[in-house]
Amino acid sequence: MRTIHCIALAATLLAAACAAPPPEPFGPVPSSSQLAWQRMETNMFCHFGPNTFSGAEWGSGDEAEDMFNPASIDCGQWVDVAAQAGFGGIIVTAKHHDGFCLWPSGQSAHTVAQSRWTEGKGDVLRLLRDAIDAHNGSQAAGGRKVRMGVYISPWDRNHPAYGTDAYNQVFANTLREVHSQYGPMFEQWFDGACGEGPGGKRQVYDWPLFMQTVADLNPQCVVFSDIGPGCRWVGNEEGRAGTTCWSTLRTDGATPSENKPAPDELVTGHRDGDKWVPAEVDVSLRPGWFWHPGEEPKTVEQLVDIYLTSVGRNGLLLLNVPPDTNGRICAADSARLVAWRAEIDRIFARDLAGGATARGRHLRGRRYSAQNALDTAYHTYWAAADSVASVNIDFGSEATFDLVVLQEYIPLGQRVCRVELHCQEADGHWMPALPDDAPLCTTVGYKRIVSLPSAVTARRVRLDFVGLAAPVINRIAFYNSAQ
Ligand code: FUL
Repeated sequence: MRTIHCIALAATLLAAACAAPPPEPFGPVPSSSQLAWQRMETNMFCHFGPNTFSGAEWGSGDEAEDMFNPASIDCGQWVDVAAQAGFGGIIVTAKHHDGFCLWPSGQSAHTVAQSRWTEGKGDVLRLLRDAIDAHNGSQAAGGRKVRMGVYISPWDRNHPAYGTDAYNQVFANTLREVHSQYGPMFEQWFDGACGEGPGGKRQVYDWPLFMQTVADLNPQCVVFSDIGPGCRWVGNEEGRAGTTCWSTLRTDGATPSENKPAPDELVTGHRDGDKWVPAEVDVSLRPGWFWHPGEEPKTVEQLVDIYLTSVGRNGLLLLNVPPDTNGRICAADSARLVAWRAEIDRIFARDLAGGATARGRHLRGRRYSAQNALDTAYHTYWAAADSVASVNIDFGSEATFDLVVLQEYIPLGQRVCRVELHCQEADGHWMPALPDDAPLCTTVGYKRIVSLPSAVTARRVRLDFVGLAAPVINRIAFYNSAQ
């Protein structure tokens, strides 16, 4: 009788554990579009326009339209390069600060339609949209798609209305044209730059109108600006998020052009931020944003470093790959990108914790056990029982690693504010893996990749987490970059 009672009790407890609800979210959390965006990890930026032909970085806006004349433009090639290099999306400069529109806009007299390129009948946005659709249509079910995004500069050095109230409606109409004719866009990029200087034109932007225009036409679009709302500038153009990097930000009283946090705040975000505004790390493959003859792309080593300091620090990498005067990505650049992606794939090919055992206190049963952090499924996670929590990992035999990858399950918020790593010695003692008891990291977020100063060998390791709330970890992995 007693045995039957025990079995019944065990069954009831098991059923309760299986049905245990997930932890409550903590603080701001990403929207479904922001989560999908973050999971793209790396996207390609294409700066292309009159500057490609003039050698300028900031065109004056007075350039003759005929200057824009790509000899053999091939947006299909841009998409092929993006797909081969593992980028999830392409963001093209539809209008840079010089005001030139890469599509025949009805809002401006400074567009492809006024140029001699294909006798004024050309349309770069159409070519790119069609190339992306063709690529995606040719993918087998489950194949990786490429998405389209657009940069449209609010600062306009050509438009006669710039600096007057009328410009706000012109700009909103411009957004309307692009988003209704060439969408859906996964991202809208609002550049924060304005080089007018003290004596220059001053435009008071109608940000609510611009944001509403995009949201009405394309509610899924993630809107970039210095302060979001979809994602934020990381505060530099060097490919570097902060070693501490929160996806949360305080934006009260700020607009994308006024009263915004300083660059050194954007690089780290705000631990107590009340909005989810993750960092986007924009950096160019070449010295300039636009293609210029004689410039060389960054080396594979530099690009791997940039990957580690962007994606590996809770940012999304937006790597600029500027098409040349032919309207193609030059061979040196595409070869460099493919070699970079091959190197990333090599480094992260074998997770040393793939067959390991993880033990840690968890919330409400096996559904939330630490073992979940070792699998590759995105939606399974270790929900720790307390805000101070440890996980012991046994590799089964000695493992040598120099890279540790951690991911928080961000649909439930960003929580972790400190992680330490210890290795077990032969005599059972736990030794800090880093000199001077330094923490492994001070934030995790969507993804944190920590590169150790030198390789570490151990059979058992322990990760100690401190969170603003109990950590929710969906990935712990270890790699050896030398293998
Ligand atoms: C900056 C611009 O001024 C550069 O020309 C470039 O477009 C870069 C991505 O953003 O603010």
